[in-house]
Amino acid sequence: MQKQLVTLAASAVLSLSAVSAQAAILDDVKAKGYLQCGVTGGVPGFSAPDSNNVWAGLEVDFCRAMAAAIFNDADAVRFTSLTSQERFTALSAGEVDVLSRTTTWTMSRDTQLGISFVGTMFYDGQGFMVRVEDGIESALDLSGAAICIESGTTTELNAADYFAANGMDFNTVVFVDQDEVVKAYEDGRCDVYTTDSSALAAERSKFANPDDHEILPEIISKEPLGPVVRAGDTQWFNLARWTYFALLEAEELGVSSANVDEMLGSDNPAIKRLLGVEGDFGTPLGVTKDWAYQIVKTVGNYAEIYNKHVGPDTPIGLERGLNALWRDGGIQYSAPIR
Ligand SMILES: N[C@@H](CCC(=O)N[C@@H](CS)C(=O)NCC(=O)O)C(=O)O
Repeated sequence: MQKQLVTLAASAVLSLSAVSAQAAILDDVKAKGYLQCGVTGGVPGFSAPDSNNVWAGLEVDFCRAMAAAIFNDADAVRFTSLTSQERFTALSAGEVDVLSRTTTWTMSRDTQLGISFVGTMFYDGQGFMVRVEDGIESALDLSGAAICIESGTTTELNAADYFAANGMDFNTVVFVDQDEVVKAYEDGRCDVYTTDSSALAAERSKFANPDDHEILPEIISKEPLGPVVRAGDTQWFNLARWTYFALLEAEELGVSSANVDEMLGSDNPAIKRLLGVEGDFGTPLGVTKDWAYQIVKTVGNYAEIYNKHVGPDTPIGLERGLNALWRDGGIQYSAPIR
């Protein structure tokens, strides 16, 4: 009996220390002085080095927003470029603190890999790109066509489902690296390039003659793309999730990087709570009460980030669509800050 109790006590201590070891990501990040953020090898508008070789994009700005919340400094981020296949092991192994990389939230990833999806920064869907000269009008005309695909993605699985469901011959050319996929398509080794439709628009904007390529009308899947953290550290998960919500809430309340200082004097209780003028919603996250002020001041609200990187006035040219706020006909929606 006594022996059993000792064993029980020992295992309780072990599991407690496992919990506290897991629950330390924010402390580790604060101690090292920067956030390590996993991104793509380069998808314009999402995460790609800009003309000054500085990482930029919607997913990059999510990491910058977290850094603003933690350090009052959106530049306290280092980026690790990861292929689709590498990304989850890099996150699990602690090589990155957060993964913000065109990653689709699926059930098996969320429940079987020891990782947790934070939310959906960008609602996307899978599409197909073809050469205009080939005269293809529908994805249903693609039976037997050579299709370029990146491995380790939902892209592979969705395309297999779609071809099987429509009784079409499935003929893929698979690569680990996105640059190889795009090159193979450009060199004519494939007739079709398939991936998330936002990335198709991004890649097309880089081609010498974008008008020689068209994106077919069919969207064959749901691709909710969002940030991911290691499972088991609630504080870190909450910080990531509420960083995402703060971006949305700021847009909804009309608080932007341009007017955030003026908004500190607002009478609206929701704005007061968001900006830390009333109440303290930062301390429970492990940061200061002006955490969301810091995010909006230095990175902007969701609309600012969207429009800067992927919106209608960028070469990528994506309308808000599903990514509009709920009150504007989209499905982006923050839980209330209160
Ligand atoms: N969203 C899909 C596809 C992700 C993916 O790898 N997409 C490509 C195109 S958007 C990409 O990010 N490539 C960049 C790279 O490999 O560096 C998934 O989560 O599996």
